[in-house]
Amino acid sequence: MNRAYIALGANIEPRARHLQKALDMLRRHPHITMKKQSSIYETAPVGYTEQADFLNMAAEIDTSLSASELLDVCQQIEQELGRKRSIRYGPRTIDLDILLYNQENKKMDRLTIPHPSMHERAFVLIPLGDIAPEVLVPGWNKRVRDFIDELPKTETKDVSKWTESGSAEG
Ligand code: PH2
Ligand code: MG
Ligand code: MG
Repeated sequence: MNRAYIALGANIEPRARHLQKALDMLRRHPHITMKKQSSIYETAPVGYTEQADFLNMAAEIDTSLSASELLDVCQQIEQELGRKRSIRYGPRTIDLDILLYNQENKKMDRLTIPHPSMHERAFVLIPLGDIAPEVLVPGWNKRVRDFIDELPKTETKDVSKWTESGSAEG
């Protein structure tokens, strides 16, 4: 069995519903077992900033799928939830990124593990820290927690816990 971590993001309404649907599809997959889910965070867009705020979260799964089979599943879910790829880094109904796959550190044609920018993105690290603070990021020899501790305030200030009722907690 393989242990993987997936980042989920959505910034087209209904954002929470898109996250929920993606989680359901992962959960229902015959070769995936959902182990842990982070809280949902509302985050300011990074990169292409002329777009709506995201909801981001992270999930821990066990799977008998290879990393590239898991990527296929993630891309199928994105397709089914109606993701259109127009602007790079632009608005999306759902984005599923494989962050970690076991302790592998490798670059394949379609996929690099660990996710190449995960260590510098508060919208990835803070949710991941909910469920995997002690996990080592291969190639860096640092834990998720260590990267979070090193995030500048300018990055962390734009990530706040999100609840259905709309009350942010920080
Ligand atoms: N995803 C991106 C680019 N920018 N910003 C936030 N806050 N959350 C994301 O999930 C995100 C982003 C590319 O996938
Ligand atoms: Mg992404
Ligand atoms: Mg992606």
